Amino acid sequence: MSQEMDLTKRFDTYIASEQKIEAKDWMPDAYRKTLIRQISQHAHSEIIGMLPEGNWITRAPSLKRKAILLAKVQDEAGHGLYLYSAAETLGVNREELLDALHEGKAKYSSIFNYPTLSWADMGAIGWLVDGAAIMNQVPLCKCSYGPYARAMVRVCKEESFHQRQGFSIMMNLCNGTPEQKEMAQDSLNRWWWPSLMMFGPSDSESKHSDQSMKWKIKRFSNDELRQRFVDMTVPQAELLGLTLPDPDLKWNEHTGHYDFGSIDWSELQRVIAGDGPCNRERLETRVKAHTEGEWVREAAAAYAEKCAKRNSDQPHAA
Ligand code: BYC
Repeated sequence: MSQEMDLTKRFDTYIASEQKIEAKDWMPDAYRKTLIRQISQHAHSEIIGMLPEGNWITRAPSLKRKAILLAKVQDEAGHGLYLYSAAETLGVNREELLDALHEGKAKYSSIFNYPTLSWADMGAIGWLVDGAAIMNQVPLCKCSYGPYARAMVRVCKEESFHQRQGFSIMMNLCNGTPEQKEMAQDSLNRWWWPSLMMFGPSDSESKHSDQSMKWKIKRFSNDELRQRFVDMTVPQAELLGLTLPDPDLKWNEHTGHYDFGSIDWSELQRVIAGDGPCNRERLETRVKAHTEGEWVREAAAAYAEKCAKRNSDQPHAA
């Protein structure tokens, strides 16, 4: 009993003094569970997040754009892998996490359940979705759990390149023909509100925020990050010459922030519950890719076994 109190005290001291909790340190069960939930949802989001953009790799308008998009989608696969590895340090295994995703039991970001209808959507995703991701993920580099915080450092560097490539696509379209500019505007109209929803429910409805902030997993609330994203994005839209699809958006002298219209929370709930425009399609594509990739996993495991055997057969130096 007193040993448990010592452990709790040590954990609390570490959190209070900004020291990282590492995989082998004692941690409360609920802290472990929260991290497994958040990190695995984050990993699933990266992997499912490859699908809407993957649809456009063969249709990119030039070789250069194709190479950039391909690199971005590969980065996302890499992010998924760092994050699954970070989750595994908490005592779960990757197969069980993937089973939960494939059976529709695990969540992933709502944003990836919307369709990508035009090339401009590659611009809007990079600009807005990766922009929102950076806003949410930079504070996670300071998360109290060491393996997650360290994984996020590299993820954020790559996200920043992703955001810039998206903005560059939008800039090209906005400086192009009237039809191209219209394509960019249409894309912004469709992605704006879902991007705001990425930050999660409002603070009054967010069931995990309080505890996650006490544990320093989250550093800012959902609404704080959403507001920062709006404040950052409005001038960028002005630079592009595009109009944000919100008649209530206006600068507020008092608060020093932009006021914006109300979010349709029922839409977020519907998408999270599995009934968004592309939920079924995304999951089917993901399950198919996993099934068809079975031989790759088997070959990799057989090769690893062969290497391990070769190493163990070799006489060791004294
Ligand atoms: N979509 O109490 P709350 C990327 C769930 S990857 C779906 O506020 P929390 C990218 C939430 O999980 C983007 N579900 O929760 C990739 C919870 O459900 P459970 C992903 C959502 O955890 C490729 C419930 O609603 N980023 O950017 O304190 C290409 C109540 O919410 C959503 C991350 O995963 C949503 N939008 O805060 C391009 C970052 N929002 O678990 C880009 C890490 C909420 O109780 N995650 N829910 O069943 C986080 O920062 C936090 O988990 C969240 C939610 C801010 C997302």
